[in-house]
Amino acid sequence: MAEDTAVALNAPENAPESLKQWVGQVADLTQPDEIYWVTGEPEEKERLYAQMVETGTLIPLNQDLRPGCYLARSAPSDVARVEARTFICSAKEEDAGPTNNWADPEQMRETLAEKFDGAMRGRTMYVIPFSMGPLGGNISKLGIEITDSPYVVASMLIMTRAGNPALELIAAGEYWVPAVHSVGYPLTDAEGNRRDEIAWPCNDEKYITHFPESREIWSYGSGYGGNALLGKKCYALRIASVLARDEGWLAEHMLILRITSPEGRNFHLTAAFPSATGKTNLAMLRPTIPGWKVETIGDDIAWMRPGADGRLYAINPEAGFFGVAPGTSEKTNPTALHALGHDTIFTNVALTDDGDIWWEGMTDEPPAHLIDWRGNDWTPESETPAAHPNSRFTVAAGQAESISPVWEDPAGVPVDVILFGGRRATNVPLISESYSWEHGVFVGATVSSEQTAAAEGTVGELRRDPFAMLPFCGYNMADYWSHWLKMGEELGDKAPRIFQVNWFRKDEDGNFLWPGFGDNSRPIEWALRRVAGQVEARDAISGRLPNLEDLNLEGLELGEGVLEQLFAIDPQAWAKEADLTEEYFKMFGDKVPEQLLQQLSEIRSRISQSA
Ligand code: OXD
Ligand code: MN
Repeated sequence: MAEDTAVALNAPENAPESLKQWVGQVADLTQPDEIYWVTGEPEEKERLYAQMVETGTLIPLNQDLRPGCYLARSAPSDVARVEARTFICSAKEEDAGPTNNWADPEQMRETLAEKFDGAMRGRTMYVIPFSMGPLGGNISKLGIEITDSPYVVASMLIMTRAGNPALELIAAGEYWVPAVHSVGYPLTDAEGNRRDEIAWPCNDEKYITHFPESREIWSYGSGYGGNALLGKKCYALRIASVLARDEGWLAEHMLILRITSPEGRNFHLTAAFPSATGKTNLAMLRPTIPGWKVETIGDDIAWMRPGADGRLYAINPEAGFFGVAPGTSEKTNPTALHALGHDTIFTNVALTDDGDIWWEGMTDEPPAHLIDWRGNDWTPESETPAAHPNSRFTVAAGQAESISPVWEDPAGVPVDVILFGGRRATNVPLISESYSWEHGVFVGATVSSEQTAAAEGTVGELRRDPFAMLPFCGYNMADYWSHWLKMGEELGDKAPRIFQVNWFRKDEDGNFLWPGFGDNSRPIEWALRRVAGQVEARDAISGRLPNLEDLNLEGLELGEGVLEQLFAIDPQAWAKEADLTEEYFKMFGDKVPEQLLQQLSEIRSRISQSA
């Protein structure tokens, strides 16, 4: 028989009444066996990990080789963010806009009430108070995630500042966002029949839902990454973008770097890149130009707010990296690899015979034998990859040797440069500077990548990923552009300068023209020298281009004519590009800001002047 006695709340003494009430309501709905409030203390972590080793959720790695490291293997059906099951439940459909899945909030609440009814039976319900950003910082914000997954608790303890100090701020009356998560795999049914725990519980039906008006997150059915660690994409981007619009700041899918010139001047740069464009590598850039130092502040998300001096200040709201493992090697990203030497959770990578980890691209030669991400024997002859292509590492940001001493400054760092990057084989030059903030917003709004065979769609077609926010903007994308334009008006001449970069241009034979990686420091150096007023630029259709002799190419061998090809602008191709942009804007109807249409017409007049 089902028990109808309410479960003990176990709330800490300082938990405010409204929080206790909400936790009680969620417990009444989900009917867990017990409630546990996450403190963030070290012995709690030990207990949680030991319990997950017992259930098979975590496999301890060789503790001599990788102390404090564990491997998790997800269900094969639960390996990535599920964009098709991600919903913005705004009261009006037009407020979600054409790039989001909209769902009627009333109907979604009914569906969720059904799904969450008894969803935590037989399980512990964890209450995780957390801070996005340094505790108590004026750009930071708080949240509470309720979850029935200890893997999520362990991950949130790495990815956010979770536990008692966050609860203390909430107890003191700070604003917080509620987020509820269940894997949707109760261990007891309504009649009280139990089933066994499994290593990766989840549900075939998934709902990742956001209520922008009430600023709530409800996530059901997945235990993986951004579907389940609700501080990341759900809060720090989708809900935070709504808060930012209403409060006059920016919540962006951007990495943050501090770059110091040979003269000792510090610059701060944020950069938006769509997936599969080497964002983590850039976040841990090792410059090939002598004398320049690059430090990491964030690898994925930036929250930016105007400071008292009128400049834009950025913080990394996260405390860890949830990075894609495959392709990470001593050559491509030694900094990331070194960070993973201890206290890391690996998910869906391969296991070596000596209890270490491996993934495609880590070494030139794969080991002769592995256990693959599904737990099966694997040899180099196997036809499937050993690590899942979206396998991940979860590691504290402080473990990266490139981490900046200022990365936890609650005041943030003043942003000098914003970069937008796509993955373009043609047309888009290695670097170009926007003529104005409005032009920069136009560039961010229209950024695109050529479709690869890996994604759905026709190869060669442009996939737009405005501001790299396509799946992460919590409201109408065109309204978001208007918000960016408004921010530019407020920042005036203190606004960061906006540049577009493209590391992926190819020659006619399909070879990349630019070596990328550490050499990306070269065009970035040019951008910083522009900010410092040290170099001139020349006007072109796409924006202002470097005079080629101003690029620092010391120690780099480029083939004959390659530099010219990297900056070649073909007016006819740009005319076609402008037509595609006009088509694309139609999708947003009359919400497209006038200033962006004006930018399109300015591009067209630059095209006709140069034709
Ligand atoms: C991520 C993503 O995982 O952008 O950071 O998908
Ligand atoms: Mn991301």
